[in-house]
Amino acid sequence: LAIENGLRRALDRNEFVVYYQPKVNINTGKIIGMEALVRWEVPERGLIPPGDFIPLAEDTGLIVPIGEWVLRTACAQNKAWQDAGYPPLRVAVNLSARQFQLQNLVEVVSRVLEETGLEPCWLELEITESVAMQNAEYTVKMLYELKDMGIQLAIDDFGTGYSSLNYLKRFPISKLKIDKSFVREIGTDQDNEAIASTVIVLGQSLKLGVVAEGVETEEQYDFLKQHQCDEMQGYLFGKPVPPEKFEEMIRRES
Ligand code: G
Ligand code: G
Ligand code: MN
Ligand code: NA
Repeated sequence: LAIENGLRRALDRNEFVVYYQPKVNINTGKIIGMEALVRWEVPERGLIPPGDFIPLAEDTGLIVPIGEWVLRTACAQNKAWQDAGYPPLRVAVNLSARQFQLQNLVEVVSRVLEETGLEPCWLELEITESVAMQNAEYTVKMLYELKDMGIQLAIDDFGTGYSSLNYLKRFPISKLKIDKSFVREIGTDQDNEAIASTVIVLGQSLKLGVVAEGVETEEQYDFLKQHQCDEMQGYLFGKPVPPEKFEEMIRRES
């Protein structure tokens, strides 16, 4: 309960921070975008990782205002970096189940884009495979509405839920993100290697880009490059970092 009350007040008290983790083109090694990942900094307690409060935020519905704040902050930050003259990057924001089910999601997203001035093509929304497949007819409809705004869409944690390939093919998405549980075992587990390479082939045949998350070793990177994965994200290239640190990374590159 203490954590729930704290969570309720955290937005007003400005305790959330958005960290950014680079996404890299596997062939060029260049940063092409970043994932926005929220952090909660409680005074006198320190950083609470999202795994410890996102589920509670989801249960209480607080994820809706928190998620909208993350979306607005990430879009505003991305626009500020573009205005500062850095090469344009695409920012990816996670949508929770509750957010995805919101009746006014399209209005919320278009209002945020309007208010921040970010062009829709520089925003990507990630929804997990399990959320996408939960009510797949609704997902098809909602994803079309978002796509029609000019936003990019990605399926997150791919391979961990139950996918109907029939639906997957009908979703107007541009990317699949291979879950890190498969990537982690590249080099040690042949079954997970097979899953990773099969997801890449699946993505290619559906004309989707494939992103590998959780890339930590050169061996995993080489494997993914050999199998023509498009993008990667992981500690090998960079951990999620606060905005000042991320800006240093893009400054060094440009
Ligand atoms: O950021 P990691 O660094 O620990 O994130 C842990 C989990 O929390 C991930 O599954 C991630 O998708 C989720 N997460 C992080 N930030 C957000 C957010 O802004 N919104 C939602 N819905 N989930 C998030
Ligand atoms: O939204 P999603 O579940 O994809 O969130 C990404 C999660 O993966 C975040 O918790 C992020 O901190 C974590 N992450 C990103 N790169 C790595 C990595 O290389 N190794 C591990 N173990 N976790 C990572
Ligand atoms: Mn994600
Ligand atoms: Na994921």
